[in-house]
Amino acid sequence: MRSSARRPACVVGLAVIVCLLSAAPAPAASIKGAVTKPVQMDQQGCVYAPRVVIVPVGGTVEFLNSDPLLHNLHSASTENPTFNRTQPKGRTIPVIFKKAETVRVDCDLHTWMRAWVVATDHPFIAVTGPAGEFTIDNVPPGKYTLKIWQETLGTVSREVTVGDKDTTGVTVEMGKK
Ligand SMILES: [Cu+2]
Repeated sequence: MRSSARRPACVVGLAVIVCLLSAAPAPAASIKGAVTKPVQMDQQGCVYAPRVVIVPVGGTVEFLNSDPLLHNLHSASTENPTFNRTQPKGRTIPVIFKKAETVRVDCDLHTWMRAWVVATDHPFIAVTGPAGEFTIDNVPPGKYTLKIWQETLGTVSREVTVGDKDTTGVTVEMGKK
């Protein structure tokens, strides 16, 4: 077996959690025009890196393949067109996401390979860092619902009131159902 085809020991980490504030009130900051450069998702050692990316609606995800072997990109989408593309080594495949949706992407050749593209129509969203931390900037004062999603733990919600100064802190624990 090629070393690059070995099943990774850990495919789920803290860093795959996505947090977002639902739009109530409607976001003051539009993300239109915010699309500047493509978001990149690589395939390294038969793992998507990173496992979760956020892309503004209308933006492009460039799927890279740094592995010395063949992968394929197979999406499970409903709002956006489904894609199923063979990807030889070294080839970059750009995909535009025009609708807000969380899209699962699998490689049919390596069944453990899974990634998520979160296409968003508002800017109040983040992927947590290695310690589970996140920051969402420039949120107008108001009451919001904070949604935290993780692919195996599901979604939990918290009501959050954001003041007009300083940082509003919130700590959320997720456990197995
Ligand atoms: Cu693959």
